[in-house]
Amino acid sequence: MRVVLLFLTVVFSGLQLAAQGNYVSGGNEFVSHGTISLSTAGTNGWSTERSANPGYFSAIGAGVYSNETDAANINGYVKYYNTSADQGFTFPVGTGADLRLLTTSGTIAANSVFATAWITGDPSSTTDPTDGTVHPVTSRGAGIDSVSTAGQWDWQDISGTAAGVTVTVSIPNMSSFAHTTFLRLVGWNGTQWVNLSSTQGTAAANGNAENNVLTGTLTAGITAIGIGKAEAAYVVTKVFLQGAMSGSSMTTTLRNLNLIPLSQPYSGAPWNYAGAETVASIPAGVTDWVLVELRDAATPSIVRSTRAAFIKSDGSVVDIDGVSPVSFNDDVPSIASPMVAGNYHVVIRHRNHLPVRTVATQSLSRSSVLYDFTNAQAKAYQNPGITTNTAMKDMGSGIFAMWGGNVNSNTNVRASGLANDLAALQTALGGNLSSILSNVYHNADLNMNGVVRYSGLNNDYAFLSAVLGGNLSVIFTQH
Ligand SMILES: [Ca+2]
Ligand SMILES: [Ca+2]
Ligand SMILES: [Ca+2]
Ligand SMILES: [Ca+2]
Repeated sequence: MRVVLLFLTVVFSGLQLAAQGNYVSGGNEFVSHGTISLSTAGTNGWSTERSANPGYFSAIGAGVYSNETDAANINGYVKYYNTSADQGFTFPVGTGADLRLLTTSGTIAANSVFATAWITGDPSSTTDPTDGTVHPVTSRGAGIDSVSTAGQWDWQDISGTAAGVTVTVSIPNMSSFAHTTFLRLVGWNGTQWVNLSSTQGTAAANGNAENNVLTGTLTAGITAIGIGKAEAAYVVTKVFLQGAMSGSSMTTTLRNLNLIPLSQPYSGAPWNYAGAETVASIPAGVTDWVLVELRDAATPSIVRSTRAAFIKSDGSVVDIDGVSPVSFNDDVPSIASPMVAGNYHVVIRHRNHLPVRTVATQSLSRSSVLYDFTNAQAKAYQNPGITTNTAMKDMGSGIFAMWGGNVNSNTNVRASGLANDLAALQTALGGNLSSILSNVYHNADLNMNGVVRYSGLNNDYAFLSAVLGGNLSVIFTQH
């Protein structure tokens, strides 16, 4: 071990007393040019005064502290003096029993001086010693949904050169706090916790377990570093289903007849959606279940995430509580791929209608604005390669709806030829066109009245024919 005492103010009496450990008292500093192994401390380990005027274990230039572990780390403050540009440094800070590494890298000004310590506990109630204040986790900047109460790193930008420096920390177990893609490094700027991981985005963390790492880029004026969670995407939209239309709204006949299943009905082909959305009772005003997909902004054929949701008689698509925007937050128990706030295409799918997609990406967050498919044909993406039919049915009176008639849930509506919906309707009736299925929740119930029938009052064959404008040889395709 090579130890250099740089400052005459240093009072360092403990280093030789390995049995009692090594302690730097307030206002003092122990500075190393070389390599110091943290495994050499005694049972009381390595620690410094934690106060407005702390002690520091410091390193300069090529100096390092090595062999840090949960059992061997510096319970207090570590300071580093850069001697040339872009010298990164690993600060082996922790509680003495739990290592919470912080590493600087990237572009770093020569002669930078930074210090840090890990402070366990809720930043709202645990004072940052060198700030002398608490940092409420309820004070958050744009895009940050919450801040972990596990702890924070007191951060001292002593040289005032930290802006642009990359910081990587080892996190405590955050599995009950946020999905990996939601983790963000946050910095206290004197007023609020701001996002430091806007460059890294969903790749800021490599996991959410103990000792996974989380990266961000410092900005000026940061005095503490914490662990944040990004805001999620929420969908607020309205769309109509042609099969349920009655005037300017949709029926709730299936609900009134208690036919709507309590668990989402899209687990089978072609959806194969494994979500566990289940309710104790179908909320008031519900017409049916739909699937809501978030599609990639650049390549809208890519499905990023899927949720089952309810569509209500006024067209509004809501979460399973019957009122809230459809959440893609990681606290939704059934969601396989939670999604952070951002720009996405939205697709609405229904078991016997053709899907619709937004014509442009939507900015989705806690404050998503309503996207209303029902009031203009142009709200739905129109595939220029499909000229037989528009993306939605024009219901008249400025109302537009998803095309019905899709008994077999594929990508088109047709009454003749390969995989046609008329044949599927006949199959549903066992080939007996005079048979009637009553009180059913069935994809062949095209007009969504709880009955599948081929002839007579309100029959589904007549509905299919009407969808196709009476032309049984035409093929309507999803856009
Ligand atoms: Ca640990
Ligand atoms: Ca601080
Ligand atoms: Ca079809
Ligand atoms: Ca029917």
